[in-house]
Amino acid sequence: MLRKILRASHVTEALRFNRTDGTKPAAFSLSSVFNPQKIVNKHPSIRLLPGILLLLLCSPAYATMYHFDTALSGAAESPANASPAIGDANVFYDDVAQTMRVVVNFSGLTAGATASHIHAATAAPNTGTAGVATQTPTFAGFPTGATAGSYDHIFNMTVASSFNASFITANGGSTTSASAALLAAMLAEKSYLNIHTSTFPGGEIRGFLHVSVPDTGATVGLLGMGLGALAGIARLRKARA
Ligand SMILES: [Cu+2]
Repeated sequence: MLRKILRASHVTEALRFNRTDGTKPAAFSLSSVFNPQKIVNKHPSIRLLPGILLLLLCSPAYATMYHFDTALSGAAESPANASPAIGDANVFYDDVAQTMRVVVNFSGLTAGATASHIHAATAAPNTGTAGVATQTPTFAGFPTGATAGSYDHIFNMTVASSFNASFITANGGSTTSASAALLAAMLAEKSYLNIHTSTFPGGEIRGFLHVSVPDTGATVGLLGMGLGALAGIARLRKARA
């Protein structure tokens, strides 16, 4: 079920992501579901309903803020390790403002953190390793030296320093193309955030970024409201027929 929800979300997100020409995607037509004009004529009180429904059904496709999250662990590292450390990360990516907010909480590291970044893109989703995509040698202001801590920083993705220089070179040569490639990797579950320590130079804890489930739930909830209203209209039409 969870996987299905995630997939559904990816379709929505992908629709937006593929719109590279600056135009809005074609509006979803409700006429194939019911005839709004007939209902408007019969029921002035629900004149606004088709418009509201359209808004509810279409608004997720216009979202500009992508929310990803993950749990960090040694078990998720490659190769897996026995670190007792845990953590979580949330990434908020705005592809219009071109900002990426990174929020990380961690504790229990076996040595002070030496670096943290996002790596992308792996060859396959949720497995393997990839080079560093974001700022090197570590996220600006990350609490290096600490075995536990919190981090919250907003990156401007239009500046080269927000990326690993080699990631820009390998992905079109500009921050615009690099930003698009990073977001695509996140949506494809081919990016991971990790924290390195001296004990585990290759990474002590990590987690692959996924589209956040709570956000997906909100989208599904909106769709559910729209479908519920459609069912109500169908009942109304039947009763009046
Ligand atoms: Cu790393």
